[in-house]
Amino acid sequence: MAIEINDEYFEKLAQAVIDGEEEECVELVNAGLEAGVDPLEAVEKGLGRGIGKVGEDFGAGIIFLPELAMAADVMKQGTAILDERIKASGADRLSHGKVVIGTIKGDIHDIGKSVVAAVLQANGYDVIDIGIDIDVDTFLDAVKEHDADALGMSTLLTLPLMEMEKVIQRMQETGMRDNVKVIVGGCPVTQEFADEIGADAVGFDAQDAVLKLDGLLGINRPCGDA
Ligand code: B12
Repeated sequence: MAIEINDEYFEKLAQAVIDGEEEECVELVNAGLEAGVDPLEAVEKGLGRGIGKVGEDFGAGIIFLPELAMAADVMKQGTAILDERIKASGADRLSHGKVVIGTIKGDIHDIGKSVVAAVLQANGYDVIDIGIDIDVDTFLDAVKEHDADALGMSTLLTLPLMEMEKVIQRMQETGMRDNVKVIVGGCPVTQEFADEIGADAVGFDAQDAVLKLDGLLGINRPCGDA
């Protein structure tokens, strides 16, 4: 498939997610990479837009869980290929610090969290992605085990939001909080919420996560350096 990287390409990527067309999506992603597409742009302008539309339609009751799940599978296939490319773009660089990242208990959404993990890795962080539906003890154990400089917590659901506060409270009780920065993210997470639960920062997308962590960990990047 020979293609050009333009608005039409990103629209086709979005449409493949909306239509649940896995083969089409994978072909477009691979053809895009061959034609030199920026993998993060493909996630944000293409696949991300598609899943955003699907999410809106689901919220409005226009489509139901099976269609949502099908679109999500397609999105996952596409982002998995792009995430690998994003990570590889940061290979062999100095480590700026260790970050443990996971989705909180009660939530199985992992696409956005995995994109953030890939982009952090590409920008010189050692990332330990501990997965989804993670309880307080597992977060704390992972931070201890890996001697992490920062912890990232993700959720897309409103209901389990307070799990994030529980993790931070337990870090305070066990004396871990002083040495570990906490960054939170996901669509229901606002700056106000992050302040309320005592997180150090909120990241609104993957690039924002890099900027905020750099700020928290005192990383200064010369222009163009990751
Ligand atoms: C795909 C999807 C699913 C897939 C998830 C597949 C997977 N493996 O992840 C499936 C089908 C499984 C699913 C299930 C459910 N879902 Co759902 N889902 C979505 C959808 C459409 C897209 C999410 C997504 O992947 N976005 C693309 C990524 C790239 O963006 P992102 O996740 O926002 O991540 C970015 C930022 O938020 C940020 N970020 C994210 N995490 C982090 C972490 C850190 C540390 C930082 C710094 C930044 C950061 O950076 C990321 C990259 O830019 C959203 C709608 C939406 N618009 O978000 C609904 C949505 C989140 N789901 C919703 C619901 C209700 C559910 C279900 C409860 C449905 C049901 N009845 O069972 C279940 C949840 C079950 C559970 N216990 O978790 C609701 C949530 C409503 C609410 N306020 O609570 C939404 C908003 C849909 C809606 N409009 O109603 N879902």
